[in-house]
Amino acid sequence: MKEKIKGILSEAMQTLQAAGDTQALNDLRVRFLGKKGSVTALMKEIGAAAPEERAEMGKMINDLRSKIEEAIEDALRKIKNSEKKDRLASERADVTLPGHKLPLGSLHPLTIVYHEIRDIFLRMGFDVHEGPEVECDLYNFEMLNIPKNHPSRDMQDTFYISDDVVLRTHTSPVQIRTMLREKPPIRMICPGRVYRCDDVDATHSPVFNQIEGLVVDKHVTLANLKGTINSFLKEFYGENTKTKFRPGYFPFTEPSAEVDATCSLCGGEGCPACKGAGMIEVLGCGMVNPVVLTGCGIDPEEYAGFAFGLGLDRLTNIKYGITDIRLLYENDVRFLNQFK
Ligand code: 2NL
Repeated sequence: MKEKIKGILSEAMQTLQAAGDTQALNDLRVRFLGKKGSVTALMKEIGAAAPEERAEMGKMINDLRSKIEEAIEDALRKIKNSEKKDRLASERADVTLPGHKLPLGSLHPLTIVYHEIRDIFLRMGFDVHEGPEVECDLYNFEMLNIPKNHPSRDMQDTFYISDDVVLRTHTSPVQIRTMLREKPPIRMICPGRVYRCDDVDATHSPVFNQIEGLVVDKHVTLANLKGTINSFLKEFYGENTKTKFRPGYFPFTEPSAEVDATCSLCGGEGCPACKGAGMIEVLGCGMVNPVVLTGCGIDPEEYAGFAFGLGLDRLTNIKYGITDIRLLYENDVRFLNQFK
């Protein structure tokens, strides 16, 4: 019996050495300690032994059982420890790796150029005023000296909400509202969306953006208008920018002028953007028509004013070499991402 026990113990220890994972250890437990295992079989032999030997045999077999059990537990602990080590090693995070970048938005090109223009006029002491996009005919046309039969009042050109309410066709009504509300001196710009009944193509959009400016004070002259416009264009396009004031016509200014500036794309050499001219039309302006001042309760004998208007879309397209206005309104991120 002693020999048998020794044999089983050494067999169990050898098998244990070879067992590399929990599955092999469970098999081993069944093989030696299970219902049909070799240690259990030994127990059954006790019944056949002489009564005085039974106690001793039982003790030896129990001893054997606990030795094997302990060895198995010990091996299990070792395997679990090394599995845990492997898992921790494989799950180890390298905190020095760079993080994932978050997708960032960017300013719309119209906003970028508006900010640039706005900041130039803020530095010159202008205020910024905004007003409604749905406007009275009175403020959009009548008080700007645009007569009832004027072509811009045509249903073909203007979006009518009702007989006397329109979508503003320029931001001038904001200036009318300011003159009605405030006494001179006035130095203001008014940016915003304006509307014209146009079909969409590369150069037309029924909604676009305008910035207008107005100065009203005592002793304001055409020289002040030219000086202000020249300063602005030199700041916006660069110190070497040349300008040309050509006679123009607007019902709300007298005299009126259209202003050309050195083409910023070719620096005056001539290119497709300026059609070879080296100069490009950038804004319209003039001395506020005394009729308009009077209508707003400002005495033209005491005060004078100048005003100007520019198309933000046009200036933005020239600045970035964009050849289709639709790109500014379609919000295609492949286009917008280029302005980061
Ligand atoms: C252009 C020309 C212009 C004005 C806008 C204005 C406003 C008032 C009184 C007098 Cl309240 N004038 N605005 C004056 C001259 C030209 O815009 O070509 N814009 C795109």
